[in-house]
Amino acid sequence: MKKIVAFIFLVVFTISLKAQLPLIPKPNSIKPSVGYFVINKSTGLFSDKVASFEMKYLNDELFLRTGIKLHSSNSKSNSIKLIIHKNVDSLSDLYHLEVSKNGITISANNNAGVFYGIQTLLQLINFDKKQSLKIQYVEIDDTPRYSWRGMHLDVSRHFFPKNFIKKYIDCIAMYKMNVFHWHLTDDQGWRIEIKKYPKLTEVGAWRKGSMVGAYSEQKFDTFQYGGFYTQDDIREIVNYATLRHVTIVPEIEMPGHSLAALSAYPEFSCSGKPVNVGVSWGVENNVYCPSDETFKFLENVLSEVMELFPSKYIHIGGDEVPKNEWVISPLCKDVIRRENLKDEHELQSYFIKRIEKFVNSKGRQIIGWDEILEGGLAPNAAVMSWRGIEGGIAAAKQKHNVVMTPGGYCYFDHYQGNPQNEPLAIGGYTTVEKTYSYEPTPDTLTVDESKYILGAQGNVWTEYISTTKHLEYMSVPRMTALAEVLWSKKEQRNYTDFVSRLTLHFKLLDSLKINYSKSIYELTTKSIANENNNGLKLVITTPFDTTAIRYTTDGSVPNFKSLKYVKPLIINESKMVKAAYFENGKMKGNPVERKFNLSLSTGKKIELVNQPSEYYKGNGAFTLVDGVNGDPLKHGFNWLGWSGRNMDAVIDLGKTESFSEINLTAVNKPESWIYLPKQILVYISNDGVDFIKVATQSEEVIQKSNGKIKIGCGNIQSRYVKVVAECLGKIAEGMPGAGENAWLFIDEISINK
Ligand code: TNX
Repeated sequence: MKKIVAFIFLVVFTISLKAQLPLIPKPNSIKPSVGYFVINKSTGLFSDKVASFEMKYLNDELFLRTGIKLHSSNSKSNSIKLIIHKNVDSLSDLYHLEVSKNGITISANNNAGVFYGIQTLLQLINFDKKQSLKIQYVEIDDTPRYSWRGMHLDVSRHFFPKNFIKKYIDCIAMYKMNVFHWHLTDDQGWRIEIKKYPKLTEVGAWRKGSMVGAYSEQKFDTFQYGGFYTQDDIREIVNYATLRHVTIVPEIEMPGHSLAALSAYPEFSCSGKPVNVGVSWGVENNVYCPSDETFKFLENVLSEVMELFPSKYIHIGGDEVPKNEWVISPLCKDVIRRENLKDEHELQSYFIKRIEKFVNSKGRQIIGWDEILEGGLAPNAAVMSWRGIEGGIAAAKQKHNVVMTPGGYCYFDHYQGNPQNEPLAIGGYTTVEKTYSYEPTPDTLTVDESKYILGAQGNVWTEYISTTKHLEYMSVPRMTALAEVLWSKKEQRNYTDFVSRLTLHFKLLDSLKINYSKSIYELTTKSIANENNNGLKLVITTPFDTTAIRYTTDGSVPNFKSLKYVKPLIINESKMVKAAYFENGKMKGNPVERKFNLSLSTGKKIELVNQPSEYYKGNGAFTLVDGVNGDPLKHGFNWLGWSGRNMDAVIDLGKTESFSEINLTAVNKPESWIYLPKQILVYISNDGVDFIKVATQSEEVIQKSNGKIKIGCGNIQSRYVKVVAECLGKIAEGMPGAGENAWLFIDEISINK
């Protein structure tokens, strides 16, 4: 009998040892062992003198979560000890955490390491106050992968109060991130007090209204809106962040995105004309003029900024600078001549280099958006790569430091779930899974070049985010996914494992009153070709229990008694599939909907001459014939996107078919640089080799179509159909993204009788 009991005990224990520890980011090495240490009122707390803040922090956080306040004691047993090793390489933020029968020890080389060990310990504590504070015996060794583990916040488009900024920093610190990029100025508001130029906040911090709803609707309210941080506020926040091992990198935008500053001091623009703080979102033509007076002004501003922020890097913006004003300005012509510059692009580069010289003279470095590469990079500048990763790659090859923040993975203002269920967002589709799949070091870099990739950062632009609740919802949990990407070893990354730990965090986030999104429960669907390219199969997946998926095909919302998903669904007629994930009889997250419209081309073989962008490659070429029309609001999902290139697709209908019409959809969203195609051409062939043109659709008709494009082609009989949608090419002056390659977004080519 005793033997059986011992055996059962061993089995139960082995199983529980294998259970997930709710740690995010996942530590490098975790060795659990049998037994628990219990924190109680007589547990002592001891720390080296240098870690006195960390000791207080731990005690306060423990109290918050458990109601227990520990007393200071250095007893050998029943204590928590924080130890900083002396005489070792203090640059490395590693820590060692040991929970054993005598208590808990966190040791590290520096305060940051101790702080990270504390974060791990806090995550090991059961978040439910009523539970006993049992912590499983474990030994953890851990160290970060990247040195820049950042989160950004735009406080210009919408202003967020000081106490919320602290909560945001707490959240950053909780997931062992260490940079807060604070976007303090933009067209729609200047948010930092500058003593020498009081009008920056008296005038520049207030706008006469805000955009309401989607950009395309062009609706506005007329409420005065604004706010700013005083220098005392800033000092308080910098101190708060520093203690939590978070460096604040302030951003002062130049030469573009500066309308708010110019509304206060119009003399620093080229025209000198009075302007108002921006009310609409987008890119403004009014930018700083490169006069000596402007440089003096910016140097004075930056001097005060550098006094307030001790960070090595100062972000000077540099993105989206329309050259319209510079092209017509006599002063710019003079500067171009005087400095021997080729054009306005080199003038932008001159602008940034001159600012860099000043910032360097104060012992600091500049970092700017990847546009600062254009016309030649300033000698010591670091680059933040946002328009994809190419800017980052180019900068690393030139031996410049890089922070990666490509839109498709790191923009947390994008949709994270089906837009039908989400609050209005700027567009895009960046799920938690997509963020989690991000690899910051491009494989095209050599080992040496890779050293310049400092890390990555999640960006939270706030055009469409006006409340702290909404802001939390957009940031969490995507930031936890990025935190793991940036901290944990690459080989350790596993999405299913990550989400199972993340669900354990929801309780903690609830108790901290953080309003997180539950989009991880939203099912993923993928259409694949059925046998012999006859119709489709719909594969539905979840990182959770696949047997808990239910679906309907009659348009009704699924419940836990609906059909159980057991294998891919065969789709051979037009219908609506709705599916959801259930736990204990309750739907988790939102249901997904796939509305199938079958045509001759659905599920057929398709090949592309030009591959779409790495970021918008959907489910490959098959996306175009998967039976589901892309949602124009969700241009990152179920769409293929090309930058500056044509869509050129060949569909094999399998046998000769008769048809008379081709339908295809394109996104029209100039504010995101996505433009309708210039022209569409249709060719046919019976051997797939020699094609003849049978139809075109003109620019005029396409422009009027609002994206739903029909191409009539008479009565045709053919097996192969080639459809070419011509990309607009370079965007014209005066349009959003002028001078850049236009994006072309296409979905679903349906060929109809
Ligand atoms: C582009 S990212 C911008 C921002 C917008 C953002 C919206 C960057 C350097 N510039 O001004 O807020 O897109 O996603």
